[in-house]
Parts: sequence; C-alpha cells; structure tokens
Amino acid sequence: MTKNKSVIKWIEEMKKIVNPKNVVWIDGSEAQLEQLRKEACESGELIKLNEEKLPNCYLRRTNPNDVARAENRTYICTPTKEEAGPTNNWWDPEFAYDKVLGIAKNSYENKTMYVIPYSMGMTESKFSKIGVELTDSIYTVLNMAIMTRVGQKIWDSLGDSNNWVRGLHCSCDLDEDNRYVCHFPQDNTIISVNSCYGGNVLLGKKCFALRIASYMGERENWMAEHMLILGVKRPNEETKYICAAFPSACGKTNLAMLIPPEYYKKKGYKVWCVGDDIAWLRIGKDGRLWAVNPENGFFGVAPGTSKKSNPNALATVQKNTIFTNVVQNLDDNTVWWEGLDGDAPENAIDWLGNKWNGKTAETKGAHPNSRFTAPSTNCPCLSPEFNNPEGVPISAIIFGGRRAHTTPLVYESFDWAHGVFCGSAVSSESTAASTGKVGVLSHNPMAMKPFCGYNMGKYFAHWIKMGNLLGEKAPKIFNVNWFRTNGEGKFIWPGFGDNLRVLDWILDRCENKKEAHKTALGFMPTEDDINLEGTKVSKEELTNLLSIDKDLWEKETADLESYYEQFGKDLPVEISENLKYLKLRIKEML
Ligand code: GTP
Ligand code: SPV
Ligand code: MN
Repeated sequence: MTKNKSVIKWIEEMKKIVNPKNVVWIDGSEAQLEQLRKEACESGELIKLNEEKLPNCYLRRTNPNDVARAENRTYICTPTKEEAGPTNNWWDPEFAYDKVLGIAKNSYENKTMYVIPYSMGMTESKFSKIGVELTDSIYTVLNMAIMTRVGQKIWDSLGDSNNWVRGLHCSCDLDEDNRYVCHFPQDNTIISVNSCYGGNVLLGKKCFALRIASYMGERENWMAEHMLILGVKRPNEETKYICAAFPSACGKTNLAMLIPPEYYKKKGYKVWCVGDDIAWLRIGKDGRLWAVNPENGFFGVAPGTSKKSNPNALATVQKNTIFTNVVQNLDDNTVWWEGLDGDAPENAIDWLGNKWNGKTAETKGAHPNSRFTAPSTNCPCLSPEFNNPEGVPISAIIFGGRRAHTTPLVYESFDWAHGVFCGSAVSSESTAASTGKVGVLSHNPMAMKPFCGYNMGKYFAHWIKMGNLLGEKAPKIFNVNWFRTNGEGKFIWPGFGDNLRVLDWILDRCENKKEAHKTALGFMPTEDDINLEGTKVSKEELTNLLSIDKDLWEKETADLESYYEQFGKDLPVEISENLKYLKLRIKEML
C-alpha cells in the first residue's frame, strides 16, 4: 500500500462518490490474483478452461452490447473545444465530470473497489509513467495485471509524487446509452462508465498510453503512437528496428510476431517482437529516435490467428491467457475461433452463450473482435530488448491501412515532411475493433484518429517538429498496404510471414542498398526488387500490387483536400504543400 497523500485523497473522494462495500488493494502477487480468479469463476464472470491443455486460461463472455471500443462515446474534455480539435468528441470538463460522476454515483454499492497501481513501461525506466485505476470488475483487474506492470513496486517507485494518472472505471449496468469514456488531459484523469470491454476499461492502454500520453508528448517533445515495434535480424547485420502504425485490426500484432518464410529462414533471417500496439518514442542521446513498448502483454484479435498465419501468437496464448468472446468447445473445454486450424467444434457454446454447432451453424461462433489477453513473456519471439529501459533505435516508420484498391503494396516518402503527409493521409476500411459498420472507408491519420488526445492539426505539427529535432537522424517513412484485392475480392498479397519481403526492401532502402524509382507517390520498388521466391505471387500480380491508378488518386487527393479543411489554420503548411505537389505529380502521370 501507499502513504502517497495525493493517492489517498483521490481514493477517498472517489469512494464518497461510488460508495463501495469495501476496498481491495492489488499487490500484484500471484496468490491474490489466484484468489480473484477463483471468485470470478464462482460468480460466473469467468470460466476456467482445460487446465491440462490451456493451463491457467480463462474465458469471458461480455454483454453482447459491449464487444468493442465505443469511439462515438469517447470524449476529450479539454477546457476549450479547440484543444480537442475537429476529429475528437469534446465535452466541457465541468459538464463531463458532472455527467459521468453522476452516472458513477453509488455504482459500487455492495461491490468491492479494486485499487490497481500500475506502470506503463518498466518502473526502472525514466520513460515510464504511473497510473492508478479503480475498478469494480475482477475481469478488468486480471487483464490489467497481464497488460501492465502492477503491484507494490509501483507505490515504491511513485513515492509521494503527484505525477500519476487517475483512472476510474465503473461497470454500472452496461447501459449502452449511458456508456462514456472521458479523458481530462489537463487533470491526468480518465473516467469510464457502463462498459466492461478492452480499450474502454483497460485504462492504461488506449486511454492513458495513447490519449493522455500523446497530450503529454506534445508538451514534452516525445510521441505516443499506435504502433508495433519489431526487430529484424538479417544475416551478417545487426538487428534493425521498425515501427508500424496500422489502424485497429489491420495487422500490427501479426507483423510484430512475423515468422520469416522458409526461404528467408534458411538465409538466417529472424524477427523479434518488442511491441504489438503502442510505442512511446523519444530522441535518444545519440540523436536518433528510440522506442519503448509501454505495455506488458498482448490484447490481440483472436479470429484469423492460426498455425499458418501467426504461430507465435498461437504459442503465446497456450497458458496464463484470458480469452474474451471466443467459442467454448465443450468436448474438451478449450477455445476456438473462425480462422483457427482444425474443424469448428460441433459441441460448443458461441460468444453469445448459446449452444453452437460449428458444422451446421449459420452464425459466427466467435465475435469478430474476440480477443486474447496474454503476457508478453509467453511470446516465443519476444525481443531480448523488450525490457531495455532505453528502448530500441528506430530505422524505419511504416504507415498503412486496409485499402482494397488505390494504395500500392509499398512506397517510400521523399523526406520526413512528406512522410508525415503520407501518415496524415491514411484512410482505412473500418473493422470490428470499434462499434459501428465494418468495411467503411474513413480517414485515420497515423492510425491515431481514435486515440489522439488533442487537436489533430497540432498533432501533425508535432510530427513535423519532431522531424526537425531529429534532422539527418530521422528514420525513413514508408507506406504499405497488405489488403489490395482482385476482381473476385480476394487479397492479392499473401501477407503475414510474406510481409518480410517488403520489410527486406524497406531495410535495404534505409541502408542505401537498393535503388528505387521515383513515382507520383514516392520512391517505389520495381517488380524485380521484391523477392517472390517461395510464393505463389506472379510477377504480373506484383506489377498490379505496385501500380498507381491515376483516376483513383485524383479522387483520393480531392477527398484529402476537403478532409484537411477542418483543420483550418492548424494544418501545417508542410501538409498542404505536399498535397499540392502530389496533385501536380498525379496530373503529370500518363
Ligand atoms: P488491434 O489489436 O485492434 O490494434 O489490431 P492489429 O492491428 O494488431 O491487427 P491484427 O494483427 O490482430 O490483425 C487483425 C486481422 O487482420 C486478423 O484477422 C488477421 O488475421 C488479419 N491480418 C493481419 N495481417 C494480415 C496480412 O498481412 N494479410 C491479411 N490478408 N490479413 C492480415
Ligand atoms: C484496438 O482497437 O486498437 C485495440 C484493442 O488494440 S482495444 O484495447 O480495445 O483498443
Ligand atoms: Mn490497437
């Protein structure tokens, strides 16, 4: 426990509002967590899975109205609307506190308040930041204990400092119409009511490590990004590190845990995972950009995870894992989801809790945004640098999204400002990770649209500023798209492990080992520059993947122009200039 005055004062204030039956301080010990797992199984909140096949693994079925982040109910509550900017929902802080604390009032009646002290990043690292989350949900406690560093050591490290992020989570009665996730960046405070799902309630993750942290980063010259971090070891070279920002459910976990295709494996290539969702980036003593992963676990998308697509993720979820909204196989009390190897179980229960026969069912057994929560240490390819308090130096930054057409497989930006423009121009088809329709194309600059804790125009300017500070040492910036489809709507590029073929070209470019040709979009490889050995991709298909359709890009740039209008004077001139030149280059295309 702690004697920290600001912590004790705040908890007392919150207790008066939510009115818990009792308070339990989470100490991070296995004994305490085990006790909580038992309680959750007794109450039905969790289901214990087959101890032999899936040791210490649990299943959770959430309320069917509560299966993804609620973006349209997520608010940035800065003193002025201008600070939150045109892409965020905004509420006046006073109004928001009244509203959500009103909903929270007495919501812990007859319930326990769990106090979770946690750190984003290693406590030993000067880049780490501390948070305290209050919750009435054991599921949330157990997830936070996997996703962050939790326990007594956090209090020791905090001492009497007031520099920590307050987080109040109230499950309430999961009323969708009163579900709100509110951020008060100027008060280091997050309040979430009426949800019990992932990013809405694991307050260290998107709420703190992206929304609040991005706000801090702008003031303190660092960056909090929705990025994976991976290391690629090529034969006879040092490991090089890459960050990649893709929107939710667009392939970060899969790229971060990539297994090289046979051809590359034989040559001695190896890929290491440092992080799969969030990167905190700072300029190091050597002037380069360094990245740490502030998380301690993976909250990954289950569907599509198989021995073929991501054997590392599959190996990661064989023990000490919480599964949310997947299928329960009643024959052996294990789990299943669409896209997993093997036939669908016939004697099963679907994510809704109904009897489900995978052979005859017409509905999906697992929710498309069903997830696993697993400790980083389970990952067979976890980087030896994972716990390095300094992080890893970054050679390349990649942006990408889900685009059926328009965006080619890969291109390299001409310089940092052009790269920032490319990031700001990312659009992607929506996925099940957020509530709402799937497959709708929308703008998602740097994959941060749902996660930027302040004015996105100012965020673009912050990117430009970081590039100026980095100067010559700035990483190169690339754009990729694994999701182009053919006439039949099938993905042309095999993706997953084969994405290493593109990373290989990217690293060659970072080391000036390969020529590229200048196109309207940026520097690009030719059909001969991407190694296809061991794939079924034909040269013709690769040509198609690398093609730029003039008509589509004329539409794209016209659309971008109107998208940028909302940022008004906050749009950096570097972005508008780059759009102007891109339009000219496209006009000149044959
Ligand atoms: P969040 O955790 O929501 O941030 O998602 P993420 O970006 O980590 O996405 P993830 O790697 O979990 O992938 C989401 C979905 O995309 C899964 O169903 C994957 O199977 C699929 N996917 C990932 N990589 C590829 C790829 O290279 N090609 C194709 N076709 N699908 C992919
Ligand atoms: C995402 O949606 O980008 C996720 C899952 O990584 S959540 O934690 O729910 O945000
Ligand atoms: Mn994510």
